[in-house]
Amino acid sequence: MDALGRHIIVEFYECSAEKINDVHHIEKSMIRAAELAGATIINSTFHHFSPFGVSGVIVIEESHLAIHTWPEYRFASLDLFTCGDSIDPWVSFDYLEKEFGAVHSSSIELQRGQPHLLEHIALDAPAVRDTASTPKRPVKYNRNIWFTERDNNIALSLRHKGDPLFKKQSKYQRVEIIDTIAYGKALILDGMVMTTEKDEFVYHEMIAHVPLLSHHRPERVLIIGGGDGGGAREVLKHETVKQVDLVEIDEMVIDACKRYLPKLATSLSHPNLSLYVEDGIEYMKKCPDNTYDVILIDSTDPVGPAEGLFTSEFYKNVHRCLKEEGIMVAQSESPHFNTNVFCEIYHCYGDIFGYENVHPYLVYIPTYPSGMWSFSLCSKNLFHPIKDLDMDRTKHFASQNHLRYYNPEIHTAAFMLPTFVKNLLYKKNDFLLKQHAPSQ
Ligand code: SPD
Repeated sequence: MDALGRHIIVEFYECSAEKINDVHHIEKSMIRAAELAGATIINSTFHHFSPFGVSGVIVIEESHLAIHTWPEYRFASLDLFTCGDSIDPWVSFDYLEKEFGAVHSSSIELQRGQPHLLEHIALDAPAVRDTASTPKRPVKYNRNIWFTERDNNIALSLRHKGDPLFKKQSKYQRVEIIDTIAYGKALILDGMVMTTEKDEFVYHEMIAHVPLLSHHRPERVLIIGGGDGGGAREVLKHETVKQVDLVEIDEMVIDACKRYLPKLATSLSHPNLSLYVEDGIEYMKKCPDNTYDVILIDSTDPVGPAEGLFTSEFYKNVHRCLKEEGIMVAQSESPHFNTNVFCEIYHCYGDIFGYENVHPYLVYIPTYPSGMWSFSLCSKNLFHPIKDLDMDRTKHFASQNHLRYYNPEIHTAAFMLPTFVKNLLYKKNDFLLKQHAPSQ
């Protein structure tokens, strides 16, 4: 034996960017590479960093295989470290080079623990007292695979079962459904969490019931986005609602949700709902004046296909298409995480609806960055979502429908903004700052 271990340090160049950004493919390949080398796998831990990059390690009884990838450079760097004469790390190297589509590579092999530099001491191995009770090797190694949504400074990670249930690139975005350990199945678009089985009720109850119970008799409702069907499910709980039009740009989102998130998406087949697979911006342009009682903007974040849903041109059309007593609610991002968008969109609403008609409110969603998320309610008339609320109707509705987040108290409380949020919004408008002063 020349050394206790063999350690190959590997650089793979000009890899397939797609393959080395695919946490599932990387984990599978690393597992297979370890098996082919003759290693015994103990554990695997992998993280995908949105939008690019994967880090991971396979712990083997004979040391480890580790990787970090930079898809934006088509580059992956690996450590293949094995101990024992029967394990050959070069077998792993050959296999992984092919699996990641590397065009060329460089590598060096280090001898770890060279015998002439070591002194062997006699250690008593603990006696095996009872062979029958010696734990058996687990049949399946432990997988520890993480999805991470991040920007340059903040990351949110969810552990999941590893194999994506759905993963495809649509014409507009990357559509994924993963099975998370803590929050159930999650819809991920372009690396951002849209909804999860376990906390979706917060978002969907609050986007729907706050405006619908604020309106005295909502009959015709439009939803822009919301292709998962969660918002529509809540809207359809209102007996006064005769017609819901839902406009989703991406058919793949609808199909994936129908298959994997049926508790949300069955609403899309409701007889009172008309589903339009088209661009919400175009839909609003051609929508006649005074059509809807309530319009919900259930968009993704303002990157990619949803960018146009954060413009004043779009909201002018929304305003025009609302009936005289109409109400709009839009998801308006996080005051902590997307502070600029949150502030800018507030002023966009203020210019169109009049500042006195814009009422931001907050909800708490554990799987969204920072956990604090906002909606903005805008009314066409001087209608107030708290002062004009019918508490008895609201209470009755919430209990009859067994709602889990929404109740009359939370309806009111959601509009109470922390001081830092008020300062973000109202500092440019003195009269609003006074009206919403912290002491009042
Ligand atoms: N960062 C998440 C913003 C998601 C807003 N829309 C979610 C769609 C749920 N119906």
